[in-house]
This record gives sequence, C-alpha cells and structure tokens, in this order.
Amino acid sequence: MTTPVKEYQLVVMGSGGVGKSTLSVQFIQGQFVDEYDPTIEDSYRKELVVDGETVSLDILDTAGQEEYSAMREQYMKTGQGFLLVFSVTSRSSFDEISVLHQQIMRAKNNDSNYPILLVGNKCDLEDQREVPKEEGTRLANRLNLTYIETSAKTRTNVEESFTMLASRILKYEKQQVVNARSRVQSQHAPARATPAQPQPTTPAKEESNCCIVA
Ligand SMILES: Nc1nc2c(ncn2[C@@H]2O[C@H](COP(=O)(O)OP(=O)(O)O)[C@@H](O)[C@H]2O)c(=O)[nH]1
Ligand SMILES: [Mg+2]
Repeated sequence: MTTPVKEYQLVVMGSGGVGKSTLSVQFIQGQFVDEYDPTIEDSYRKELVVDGETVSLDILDTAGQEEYSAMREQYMKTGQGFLLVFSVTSRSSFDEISVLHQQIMRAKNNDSNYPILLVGNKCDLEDQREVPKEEGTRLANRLNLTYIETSAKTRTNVEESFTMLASRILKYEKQQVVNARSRVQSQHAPARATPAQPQPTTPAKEESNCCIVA
C-alpha cells in the first residue's frame, strides 16, 4: 500500500518584474525564459523529496495586479508557504516587501513563525545592484524570515529556495501538531492537579469547569 503524497500550496509574491515567473519556470522546467506575460497568473505542480519525504508542491505564480485583490486575499489565506521576492536591482521592489509581509501576517493571525522566505532575485546582475546583501539580511532578521539570494538566469539557489520553503512548511506542520498536543495536555492538567490542592468547597463544579474548551 502506498502512502498518499502530501500536497502543499506555495505562493510566489513580489512586485512586477522581479522574476516570479522566471523563478517558477526555472524551478519547474529548468529553463530561463526571457519574456513572460506579466499579467499571467499561473500555477504549477512538482513532486520532490524534502527531508526524506516525497511531497507535491502546488506553486502559484502571482501576477500581483491590484484589480485582483479579492483573489490575493484568497491565496494569502490558502497559501501554506510564501516566497517573498524582490529584485536586488530594484530598491522599490525591496520597499514593497514589508507591505506584502504585513498582508500575509494579517491573513495568518500574526503568526511570526509562518513559513516565509525572503528572496533577493537577479543576483547575477551585480553591476546593477541597488540592495546590498546586508540590507536583505537585516530585513529578514527583523521580520523573522530567512534570506536567500537567487538568480533565475543562472539557476543559482533556485532549487534551494523552493526546497527550503517546503522544508519549513513540513517543520511548521510538525510543530503545530506538538503545540496542539501540549494544549490538550495543559487543558487536562488542572484536573490532575486538583487532588493536591486544598479541598475546594464545590469540587464537582470546578472539575467540570476545567473541561471547558476556551
Ligand atoms: N538577469 C536576470 N534576469 C532575470 C532574472 N529573473 C528574471 N529576469 C528577467 O526579468 C524580467 C521579468 O521577469 P518575470 O519573471 O516576468 O517577472 P515577474 O513579473 O515577477 O513574474 C524578464 O525579462 C526575465 O527574463 C534573473 O535572475 N536574472
Ligand atoms: Mg510574472
């Protein structure tokens, strides 16, 4: 009997022209596309082995147009991991990151451990660089993200960034299970502690109270 492969939704976000489609196509098809219709929002699927587990990644390459903001809210809710992409050759695309991050945080109940990678793309264009590596690292530290620089042209760190995000998602999911277990245990803890406490006047009522799920 084969175990069903786990599926995860990854969302690639960032300003127009930073290389979201090029990164996605390079990862999926292993080729560099010079021109890709910037208005196309597409999704791709790829299976890969992450931390010894085979997973299926559903990758949404967003087009980031304002008129689709209802769609944007939707994929921010359903996305299980995000690549926040800017281009190291564009200061304005870097400035846009904090806004996008805030929007994700709103959709994810301000969970600062949510799997998100900060990606500085086009690192092959060193002579056109507007955002130093240190600034990327600093922003990532401030937002509790990991920073990685990529080139969709030379394939530098392309595979690594998607794999790293998938690995983060798996770890996050496992942590959620641990957290849920310890929540259940702590809900039962007062009931076990009750006999050691000074005898309450109405023990039956207190015991029933500790079973209420908040
Ligand atoms: N030199 C270089 N060009 C890139 C890189 N990534 C994307 N591009 C180019 O940047 C332009 C915009 O890329 P695209 O993927 O369409 O950006 P999107 O709007 O974020 O999807 C295209 O001409 C790409 O060929 C990269 O890493 N290095
Ligand atoms: Mg695109």
